[in-house]
Amino acid sequence: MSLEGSLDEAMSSRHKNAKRIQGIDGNVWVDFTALAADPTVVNLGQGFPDISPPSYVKEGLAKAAAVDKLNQYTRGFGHPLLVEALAQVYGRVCGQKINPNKDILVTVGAYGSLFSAIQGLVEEGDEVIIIEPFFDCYDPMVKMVGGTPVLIPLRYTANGGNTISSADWSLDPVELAGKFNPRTKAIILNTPNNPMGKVYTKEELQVIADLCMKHDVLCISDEVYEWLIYPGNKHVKIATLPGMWERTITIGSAGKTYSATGWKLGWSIGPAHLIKHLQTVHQNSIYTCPTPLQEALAQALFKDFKRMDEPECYFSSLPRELQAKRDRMALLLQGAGLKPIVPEGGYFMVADISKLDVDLSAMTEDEPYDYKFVKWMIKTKKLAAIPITAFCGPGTTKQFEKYIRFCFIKQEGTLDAAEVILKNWNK
Ligand code: IK2
Repeated sequence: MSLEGSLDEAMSSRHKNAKRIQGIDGNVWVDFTALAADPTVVNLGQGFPDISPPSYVKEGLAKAAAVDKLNQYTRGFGHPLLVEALAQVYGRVCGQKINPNKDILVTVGAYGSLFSAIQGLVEEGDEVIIIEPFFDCYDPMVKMVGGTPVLIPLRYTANGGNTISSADWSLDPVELAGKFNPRTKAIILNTPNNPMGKVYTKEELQVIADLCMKHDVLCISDEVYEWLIYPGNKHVKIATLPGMWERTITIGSAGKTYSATGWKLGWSIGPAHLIKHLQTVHQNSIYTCPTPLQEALAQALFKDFKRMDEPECYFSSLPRELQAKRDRMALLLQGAGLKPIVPEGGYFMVADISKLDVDLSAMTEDEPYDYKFVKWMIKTKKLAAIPITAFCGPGTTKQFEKYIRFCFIKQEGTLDAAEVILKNWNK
């Protein structure tokens, strides 16, 4: 081999990816955000609102940015005013004292909290139980630390009917118990769930909690949609069940709380002995989050904390506003022959597309049916959604590939445009 040839070979091995990111290069948001970027497409895909965040939230940011000091670095684990506000809100919600400096970490979105928790707590060779369908990053984050995701699907437990609720999907307690073993380090829970909209009942959470305590397993509880609960349902924090505070990291998101996903601020709350490991990851990767955003978020949280029992509080006014959009979305989908799963919480609606019988034989890519269907829908109907198998492992593709997810936290004008498409679906 020539000198140049051997140099090329040496270079290419140097330029190869690290093993820890092998096989996780695909990403549903990267792919489908690009497809939905065409301005003629009505985008009910990725989960971001096109309604305005509350005006006091936006004004708070402008005010914060006008103060010189607030344009500089702040405390690494969370701006002092923000951790104080979070301690007050969650102290009340959890019914216990929360130490703002030791029990809280402020991160870049809920993503940052998930990353810090998994990096800080999961060891190579550990197993982590993940409930399908799951927010897509759980699986690659576990793989990146050398852990093994152990997947268990929600199962449909009711029999047909025209309106299906997310409550009709649940875990089989015996199947769940079978996933726990001495290698199990943690379970990742997501309530209200993205994409199904399931809000776990206290009884369902107790089954998970009992198994965590029996097997000494941690719980990473992703609760970014915690305030978005529809009538008849109640959000219960698993950390509030007896014996669970000590072993639970609860994750929240400013983007989801205040309809401002671009703010990318999140938080982890839990006992100091666990949070300190997340803080270690954070201080050596991100170090600190943007100060003006944290200041503005703190001011907004204080405002809503003071009026938590009043209907004007954004934590309860937003789900009221969304309930009408949810019900409208369900009727629209039903009218076009899709079968909606009405969510108990969150701002997504999953729909069964099996009855539509769309001929996708021209789409020759080796992809699950839902991927092909959504690509076809974006191209021919100009309507974007997200395929559900993006939230599943390969073992459950067949169970979930006839479902797609719509996001309904949209202005009436956007929903009107979706209505026109859905009403003309069969023309
Ligand atoms: N956890 C869950 C369950 C989420 O849904 C999200 C945000 N998802 O939004 C994209 C989509 O599903 O369309 C996150 C965590 C991340 O939240 P953040 O934006 O605060 O990092």
